[in-house]
Amino acid sequence: MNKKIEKAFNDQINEELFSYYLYLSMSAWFSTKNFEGFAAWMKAQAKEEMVHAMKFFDHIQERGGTVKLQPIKGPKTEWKSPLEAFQESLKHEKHITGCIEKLVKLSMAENDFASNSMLNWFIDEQVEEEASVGLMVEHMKMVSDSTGALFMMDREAGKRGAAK
Ligand code: OFO
Repeated sequence: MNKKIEKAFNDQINEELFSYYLYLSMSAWFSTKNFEGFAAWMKAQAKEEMVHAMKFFDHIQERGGTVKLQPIKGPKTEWKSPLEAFQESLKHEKHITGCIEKLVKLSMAENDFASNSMLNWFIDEQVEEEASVGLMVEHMKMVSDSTGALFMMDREAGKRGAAK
């Protein structure tokens, strides 16, 4: 496997595992605040991040490369409000979109067609992730002054968690 791509994909495994940690940490925090629906939503999100990490893991191995796992930095453990947590999630997803775009550029520069093809899935996935987190942020801004509406939203969010 192309060594530059192998290194960049190993770094991306770490980004995805950090995403897993971050959303799991948000899930734990929501649970302590009795927002069980948001906690379930974030846990479902975390599970998706593990799937993302494994896609890079499997691709490296299938191409004859070597997976080298790196330390995962500790995520934040507290947020001021549900809105702040979802805003951080959106900011993080935009960062990940930037990482994926850099990988696409690298795969093109290195003429690595197989990696380029595999990364197309992530381009589509990031559009979906930014949209779903962005919608949560917008809805949360609308209800921020109403505890009752926030609890309704929490209940709705729990359905996503249960569906995954
Ligand atoms: Fe949330 O998309 Fe992977 O990191």
